[in-house]
Amino acid sequence: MATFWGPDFGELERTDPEIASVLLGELARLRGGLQLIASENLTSPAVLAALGSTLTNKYADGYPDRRFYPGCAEVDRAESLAIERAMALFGAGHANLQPHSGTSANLAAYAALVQPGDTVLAMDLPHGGHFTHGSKVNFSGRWYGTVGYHVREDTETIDYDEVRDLALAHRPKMIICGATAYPRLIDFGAFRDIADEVGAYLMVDAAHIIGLVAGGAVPSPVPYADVVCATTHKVLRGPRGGMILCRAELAERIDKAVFPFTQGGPLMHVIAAKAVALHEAARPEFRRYAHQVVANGRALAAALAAEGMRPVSGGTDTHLALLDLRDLGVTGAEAEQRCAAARILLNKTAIPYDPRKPAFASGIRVGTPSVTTQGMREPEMREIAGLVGRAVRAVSGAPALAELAEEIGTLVAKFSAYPT
Ligand code: DSN
Repeated sequence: MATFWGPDFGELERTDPEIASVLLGELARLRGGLQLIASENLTSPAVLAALGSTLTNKYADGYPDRRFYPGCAEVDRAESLAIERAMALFGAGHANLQPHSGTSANLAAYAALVQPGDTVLAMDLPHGGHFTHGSKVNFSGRWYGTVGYHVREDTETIDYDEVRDLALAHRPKMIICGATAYPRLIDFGAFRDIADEVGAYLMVDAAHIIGLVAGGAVPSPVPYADVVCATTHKVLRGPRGGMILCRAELAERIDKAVFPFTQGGPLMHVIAAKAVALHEAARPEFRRYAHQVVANGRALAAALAAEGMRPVSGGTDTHLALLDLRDLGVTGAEAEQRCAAARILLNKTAIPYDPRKPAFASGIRVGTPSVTTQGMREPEMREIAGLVGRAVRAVSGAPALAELAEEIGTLVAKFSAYPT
């Protein structure tokens, strides 16, 4: 093995036992529970090695071969590989791997494509959108004139007629599609047609689905969008961070919008880890993984339906499902709390046209990226649905939930996250 000055846990335990105990506690938490938060995953040891490397030391403002600091030859190689791998994997004309997060990527896309005050049409937050899609508490709603579109009340799927009507009425400069809580495929071609009809840019926020796109498990937005923003840490299973893909003609505008407009020095250790994840995502095993994530998503949604939780829109085509708990008389907040006490991590979510305030919400969101990484398949999804059902209904509280936590410990022991 090559000499690598990498993570030395013994050194951390000696110098900072408090933080060392946090790392051990978090590992135990990951190993001991069911991670059903749809936006989380379990990175590979190779990704973690790149993250815990000396590349964190380097200032490298700029881009490969165009830096504001000397000594960047090695980090240039990392970033060039990341760019090349992203372009090849997604068939994109250009890629920028510097955004620190999905929000940073979206901020740069706004900066590249529209001016403050311009109108942007995006999915309303309570219907599955994201804060950066026009929420008044976010830069997007403060600086841009955002208009929200919705899902239909009967089908709970995007109302493309409404999207077109709003586009014709408001003539947005940019249309955003993509969501954080929408279980169905999005018709990117329909959005492209609407954008073309009103002369708008089309930005796809593919943060949730980009890993499924990489694995060929859902259609790619790249051929349709001017700009695709994404995160690298969800189904894609890379380090926490952002990424932008775009048409070649927009490369310079996107790069300038990331640095120097919205960010300073890039996180070179994270970019190297993104390159590792993209390399992993190009392998046949990752294709199998992505397809299993969707198969597990479908199996989990169907089994939760049998537990009395209504899947919003009737099911899922992706890694996530939204469940309406109103028939059980339980709020999303109560379900989240009870499940967490049983070591099942999922999050409350507003369902479309939710009568409850977001702090309580009527639904939960579940996702299969982590449990699929652990090797679980459809039979385990059915078992998990039974456990979630019991946790959600556990009005009696602590004793029942403690018993469930034991059972969950037994299940996850067979599919350990980070096995020793
Ligand atoms: N926080 C992410 C999620 O949970 O979907 C989106 O930003």
